[in-house]
Amino acid sequence: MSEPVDSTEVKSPPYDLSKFRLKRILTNNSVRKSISLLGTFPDLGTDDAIVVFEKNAYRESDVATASSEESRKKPSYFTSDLKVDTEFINNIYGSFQVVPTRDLCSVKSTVIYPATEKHIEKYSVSQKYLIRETPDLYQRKTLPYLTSSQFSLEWVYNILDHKQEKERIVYENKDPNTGFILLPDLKWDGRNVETLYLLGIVHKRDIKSLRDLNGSHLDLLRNVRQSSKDAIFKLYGINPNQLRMYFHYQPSFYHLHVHINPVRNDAPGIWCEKSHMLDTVINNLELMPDYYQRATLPFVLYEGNKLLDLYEQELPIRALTVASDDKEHPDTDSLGAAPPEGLSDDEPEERQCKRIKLATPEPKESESAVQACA
Ligand code: M7G
Repeated sequence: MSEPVDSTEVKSPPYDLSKFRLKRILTNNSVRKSISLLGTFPDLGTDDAIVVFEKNAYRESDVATASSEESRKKPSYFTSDLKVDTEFINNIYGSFQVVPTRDLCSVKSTVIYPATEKHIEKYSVSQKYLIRETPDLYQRKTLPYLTSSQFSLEWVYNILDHKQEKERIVYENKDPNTGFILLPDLKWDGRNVETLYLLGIVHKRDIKSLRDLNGSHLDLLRNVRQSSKDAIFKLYGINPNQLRMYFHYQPSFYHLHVHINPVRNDAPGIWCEKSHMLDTVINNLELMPDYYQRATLPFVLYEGNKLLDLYEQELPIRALTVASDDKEHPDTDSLGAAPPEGLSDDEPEERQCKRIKLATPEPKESESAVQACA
């Protein structure tokens, strides 16, 4: 695999996106209207590339129909440029396919090139399992794994060193202990405040994740919370009480960063099995400064991740256990064991069917899509 692209102020990529050639579809999410593709840029070699397309959310200003000269200059759906194909009309109901002006048709695209096996794994659909990570398991399993195998943090250091994305910085506090940079997340199209998604990346470089946080970090966390709220209110006019601020556990990138988006928008990755609210984290540390060194933290592992195999060596994760096994393995309740009798309305046979269904991967949407492409 070739060296990662040199990072100092690269403005144009080495690849021509239109020359991407598809190997296979990794995910096709009809709810998020996004598709992740694996392929290559044959004119550059055989390195893998990941291309993600995501349809943009609607901006309310684009559906405005005010007749002032000023608003007519902005892109709008309701102009004579709108191409309308009628599918059917039935009584008072009409169904159409419309193609608006070019300005309104853009698709947000993210490219990772060259992409590693770990990137391919991250963007692929697969079975997911919940792990209950005790402090001991963290030290023995997770920490050695993440130390030896994690995504490069070069993009994070490029931001902190002002080598990349400098013009996108929304706010910065340069204090080495309590400072951070606030800027748009890669996932945000930057056009629509409804879907605002910012990252707060701390300047301190020795906090890998939530697990490393302790009482000595409270000033840092409080500063991230307050200064981000102030900056976002000033720049985007969003009420601070409408912001969701949280950490991921496990994160993909082990340098502490906070995710920030509006509560009214269901941003990707806000699931309870992955997110820890900044407010809760601060409060836990106020109550118990070493909370995150003592807590059992659940997290999700995907099929294909080597850490899952490492955990499996010690705990029955993929294997299904029956209710009677619970006595021997009292700690397996989060790992797919049957619910205790009396806690489920299902008949035993029905319950067994559901267990089998959970253990059997659904045919991937992506796989059927590939067949359709072939
Ligand atoms: P995470 O919790 O470590 O991982 O968050 P996950 O949410 O991907 O599982 C890292 C966040 O950083 C994600 O929300 C990414 O979209 C964002 N991100 C990743 N990269 C490589 C970049 C980048 O180069 N620039 C910016 N601005 N954000 C990025």
